[in-house]
Amino acid sequence: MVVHMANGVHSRQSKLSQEQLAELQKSTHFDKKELQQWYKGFLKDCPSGMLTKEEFQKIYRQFFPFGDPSSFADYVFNVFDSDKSGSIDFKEFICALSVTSRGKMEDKLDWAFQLYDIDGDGKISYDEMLKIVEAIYKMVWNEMIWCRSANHHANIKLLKVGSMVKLPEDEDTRRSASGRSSA
Ligand SMILES: [Ca+2]
Repeated sequence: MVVHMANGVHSRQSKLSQEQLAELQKSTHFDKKELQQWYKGFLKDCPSGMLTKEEFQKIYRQFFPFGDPSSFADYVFNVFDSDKSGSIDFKEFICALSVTSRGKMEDKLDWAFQLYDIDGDGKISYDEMLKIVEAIYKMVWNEMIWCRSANHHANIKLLKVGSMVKLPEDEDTRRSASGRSSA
C-alpha cells in the first residue's frame, strides 16, 4: 500500500488518510466527508486509482450512447490531466471537479479556456474553436435527434452539454451571478 502524496493520490488504499484529506481540503471546495465519498466512487469506477484516456472515453460513452464523444472526452481529459502524465489520478480528478462545480466564475473560465486552448499557447485560434465545436457536435448530434423524436427534451440535453457532462450540478454560478447583479 504505497502512497505518493507529492504527485497526488496514487495508492489503492480504500480511504484517504487524514493527511491526504487535509491536503485535498486545502486545494478543493469539498469537505472531508465529500472527499471520502468521491474517492470511494473514483475507486469503484477506476480500481487502479489512475484513469486512462480509454476509461475516460468509456465514461463519456455511457452518457452519450448515441453520439461519438471520443474527441470531446480527449480534450476534457487533457485538462483534467494537469501534470500531462497520460492518466488522471484522484487529486487531478477532484481538483477539476471542484473548479467546474464549485469554483469561482474566473476559475471556471480559466478551466474552460484551457479546454479550448488545445496547444496551450495562451490563445484560442479559429482552428481550436472549430475542433471543440466539431467534437461537441459529434458527441450530441445523434443524441439530439434521438431525444427530439423520443421525448422532445432536445433543448434540455443541449443545455447540459455546456456543463462538462455529468459533473455535479453547478452549485455556485447562480449565487455569484445574482450577487454580482445586485452590486
Ligand atoms: Ca496526471
